[in-house]
Amino acid sequence: MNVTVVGIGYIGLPTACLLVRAGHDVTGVDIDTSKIQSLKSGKVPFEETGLQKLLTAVLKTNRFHVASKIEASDVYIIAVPTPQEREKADLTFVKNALESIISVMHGGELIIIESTIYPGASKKELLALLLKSDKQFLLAHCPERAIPGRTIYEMTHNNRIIGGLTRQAAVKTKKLYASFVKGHIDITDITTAEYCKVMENTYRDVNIALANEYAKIAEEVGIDIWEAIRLANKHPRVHIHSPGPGVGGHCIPVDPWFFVGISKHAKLIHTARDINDGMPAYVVKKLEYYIKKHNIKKPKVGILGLAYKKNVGDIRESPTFAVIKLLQKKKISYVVNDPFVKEGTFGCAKLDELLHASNMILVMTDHDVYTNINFSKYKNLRCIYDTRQCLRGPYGHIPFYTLGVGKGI
Ligand code: SAJ
Repeated sequence: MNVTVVGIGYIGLPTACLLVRAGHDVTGVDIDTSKIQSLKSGKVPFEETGLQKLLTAVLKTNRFHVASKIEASDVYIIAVPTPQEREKADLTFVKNALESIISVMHGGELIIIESTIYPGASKKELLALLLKSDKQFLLAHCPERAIPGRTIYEMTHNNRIIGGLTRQAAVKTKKLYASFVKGHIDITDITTAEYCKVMENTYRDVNIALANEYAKIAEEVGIDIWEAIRLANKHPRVHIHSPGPGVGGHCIPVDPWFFVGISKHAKLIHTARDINDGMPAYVVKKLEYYIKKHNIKKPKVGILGLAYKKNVGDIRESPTFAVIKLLQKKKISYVVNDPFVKEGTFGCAKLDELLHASNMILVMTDHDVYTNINFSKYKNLRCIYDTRQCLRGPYGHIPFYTLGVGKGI
């Protein structure tokens, strides 16, 4: 089949490559010319495990092309971002992509939306654009389900949900995806598919909020939340998530707002968002408490981790940025490191430099490389605060604290 993927970013590019590998002819379209240039020279413009190798192989087939303009094709997959400012869903990119597709369509083509959209969006907003054109079309939603760092594996092995505006659209989409997806593919209506996607990420956000709340209460009670969660999770029907310094990434802190935006009933969901968004402030408040407790006159916080999660260089919506903003506001100096982020970007320093330059350590991301640091040899360090329970302290006489452990503020 002839497929055009609109938006060749974190989701669009691996999808395009997997389609080529499955034998299709694919064109990747993007408005970002630097991305096009990079791909034309054979380079993946961002970090993703195994993607460079896949792209190199795919380019050799001569069945993958990149372009800045959409041209006629049998199938179109829209994988552009849907920015969300709290309750306000911004479908501008999706709508622009759809309008460009409509302008080159002959009629009867299949359009698949991979981008996350609010439940009801296809019928409420996208359908109107298509109907205005008088052209025949098939419309389906196949929300992506892949995690950065494991995108290729998950895109191949995860189960998928396909929602069709009509059954014909869903069946045709399933046939295309079955050419590279090894997981099970379920078919449903388009709005249910939209609802499922937003529900999945909201489920995670609410559960992380619950874990964060448990952690704060555990500090007041004076126990170790990590030990408590480990034990509670031995119950066959309990799966408590992990507390942390906040929720990052392009999906989990964003998607729950779609529900808040469309319904007054989304109360628990709204509260969960507030709890998770409040974690960076909670972390900074604890830091201030430790500064006072240990009488640190000129605090310099060595922040470990800029990425939003373990062992990846993805910094989108990372809670570390919120912590940095608060430290700046409070005029507390800091230095940051992340082994997965290019040195110098956002002021990222070398790890050794950071360890020598700071007198406090704040662990924001549980990258494996941090777990074995021998902090005891840095005599300048006055305390360590681990928000991920990834360190293996104690470290001699350096006071060592973990989020969710011991006495609260
Ligand atoms: N986090 C916690 N505690 C936990 C789990 C995660 O604090 O117990 C934090 C992480 O540190 C991170 C954030 O939450 O800051 C989100 O990370 P994540 O690994 O849970 O999720 P994402 O955003 O990388 O990917 C999610 C996935 N959704 C689900 O697991 C339901 C993925 O399958 C989706 O495809 C992706 O969102 C997406 O694109 O929608």
